[in-house]
Amino acid sequence: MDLVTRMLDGDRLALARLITRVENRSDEVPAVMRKIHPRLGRAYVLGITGPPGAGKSTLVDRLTAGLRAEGAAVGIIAVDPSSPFTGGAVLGDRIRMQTHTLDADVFIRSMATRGSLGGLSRATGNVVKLMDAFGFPWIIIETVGVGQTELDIIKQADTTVVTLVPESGDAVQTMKAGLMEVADIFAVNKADRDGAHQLMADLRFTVHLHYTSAVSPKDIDWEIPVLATQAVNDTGVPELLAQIRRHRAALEAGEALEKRRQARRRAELEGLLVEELTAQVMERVHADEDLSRILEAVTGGALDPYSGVGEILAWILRRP
Ligand SMILES: Nc1nc2c(ncn2[C@@H]2O[C@H](COP(=O)(O)OP(=O)(O)O)[C@@H](O)[C@H]2O)c(=O)[nH]1
Ligand SMILES: [Mg+2]
Repeated sequence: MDLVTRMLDGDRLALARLITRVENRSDEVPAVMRKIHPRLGRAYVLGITGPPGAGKSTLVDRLTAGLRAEGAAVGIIAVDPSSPFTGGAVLGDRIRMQTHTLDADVFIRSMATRGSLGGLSRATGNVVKLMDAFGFPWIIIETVGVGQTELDIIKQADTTVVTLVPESGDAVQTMKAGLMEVADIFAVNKADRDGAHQLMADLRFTVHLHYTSAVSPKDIDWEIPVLATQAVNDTGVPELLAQIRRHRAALEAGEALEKRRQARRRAELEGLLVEELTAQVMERVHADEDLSRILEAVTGGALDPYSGVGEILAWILRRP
């Protein structure tokens, strides 16, 4: 039996092996994605992002316990774009999530950068698909959030929790717009520390301004809730889970969830198209003398890039 069939039959080892192929960008990935495609779309994807040390892994552990208490199986993907290895942070994640390492209905996988950052985002999306096809009704993506890659990763979630700590007050000021764009819920963790109330008041003010502004999404009526949590003490976690469910219900009440997923699938197609076309065009450019000359002219500065693109495309379209 092939790996995909075994995975679809519930074989966790087959799932782990397929995830490794996705991580290594094996040539088999397109065939795997084609096979699992009919089984996709059942999982709900939760994203947890925030600065290093904010308590994301601890929260994921507590949220997983809450979901498990209701019988739901959970797939967890911990992504660390800053790390080229599965190194220290990930080991820490495993310790933080060890409550669930013996639970057959929880599957934890860590991913680090291999090659390009853009590739990490696509690989994460494909791991989500594998876990979805396997049958996890909940998938949680944990990622350290700031840069573009992290944004690309977290945008694959249906609901995103941004985790902040009282110490992140200054950083919040500088990245407010970006935070409002990704957050569906704010969790101010380590609420046992000084400054938590101040940060929550700041966030609530900003959230309300955002809610009434033109840039806030209008497909659902949603003012981003700001919650206090103490992940280590399991305080505020049931409330957080309740808000996650409320956000999910809002998305599922109308067409918002389906529309957002459609937009994501379309963006994925466009991204793949651009990548594939570029690769094919560049292959021909290198193989053909006339085309190589155009590339050299742009490289050397004699020809502007717009004219270069125009000439290359005109040449290729004439000789398909
Ligand atoms: N004081 C306090 N410490 C916490 C809380 N939540 C997590 N921590 C600690 O913060 C550290 C980093 O937590 P971790 O979950 O690994 O953060 P991550 O890097 O965001 O995944 C650990 O030592 C946790 O025990 C909290 O609510 N209060
Ligand atoms: Mg972590």
